[in-house]
Amino acid sequence: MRDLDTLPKAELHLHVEGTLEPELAFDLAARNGVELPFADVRELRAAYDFRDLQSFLDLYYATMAVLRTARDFTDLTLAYLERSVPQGLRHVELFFDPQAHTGRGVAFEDVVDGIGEGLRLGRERWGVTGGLIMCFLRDQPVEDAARTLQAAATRRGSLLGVGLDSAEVGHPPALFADVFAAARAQGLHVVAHAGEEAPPAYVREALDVLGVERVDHGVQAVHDADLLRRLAAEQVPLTVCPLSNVRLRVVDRLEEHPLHRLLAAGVRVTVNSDDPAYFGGYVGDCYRALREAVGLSDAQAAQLARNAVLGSFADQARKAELL
Ligand code: ES4
Ligand code: ZN
Repeated sequence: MRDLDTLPKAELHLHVEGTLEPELAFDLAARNGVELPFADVRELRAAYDFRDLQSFLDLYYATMAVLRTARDFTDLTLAYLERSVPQGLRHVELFFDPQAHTGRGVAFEDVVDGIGEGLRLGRERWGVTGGLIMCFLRDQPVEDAARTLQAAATRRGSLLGVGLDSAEVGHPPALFADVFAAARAQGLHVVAHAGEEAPPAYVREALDVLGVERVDHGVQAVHDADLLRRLAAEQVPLTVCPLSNVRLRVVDRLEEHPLHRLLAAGVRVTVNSDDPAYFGGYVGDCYRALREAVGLSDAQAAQLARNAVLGSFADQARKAELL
């Protein structure tokens, strides 16, 4: 059995704010004079017991209040890379939630420049490549998303693409049709969370109305045979996050995760950590957990890693290096 950490990996579904470990959260709280509603690291970690997506999001948005300066975002990004590189990370297309920061008075440019500097240092130190995908919060008014896309004009060259995240049910993709059309017209890549908690219709809508190139999560597609056939035929990458699905109770146990059914249907599945500080593991840990719980073989692990490279927005030369 091979050492899974030596398998070169691309991560395509990673919220940089979800890499904020409790220790760093308290360090930044002290540095910035921000009060966290928890006494210490232990108490914060004890709160990581989620019923569903919303109960996680409430804690996620509360904790990120400690992120205030460009340097904070650089430190956060570097801490993520430092943990992930030993697990085989070679390329990352990371999500960030600008509205969750600008709404607290943090400048958009500080967020983008801070994360960008972390990625630059990561490339210099470890040769990791990657880029930024700006996510719109689907549970906020669509006008805010449109304004955020306008604000991004000053940093257009720093962005790979746009995405859609936060509370899914009741906030279908089609609400963001115009914003996504504008992003596509600017040459940005487009992805969206769909079919995490909401039904397969949301996945179809993300493809047909938003024109997404990848579907984030997408696991609910397993309940729709026609959709599965389409995802396989079009080789749409699904950025699946197995540990997230367990922690947010999308599935009861990892043993019941639909990953094998998606693979068997011929879908271009990838494995990702989503919010590793909250869900119990970084990208290599996700592969390992699948080996232990559902008997992922070495060949399947290699296929998943290959799918991530193929599904990435890296240029052909970089893809060739990673394959
Ligand atoms: C998220 Cl797991 C998940 N789903 C939707 N939105 C998110 N933002 C951060 N993590
Ligand atoms: Zn996510």
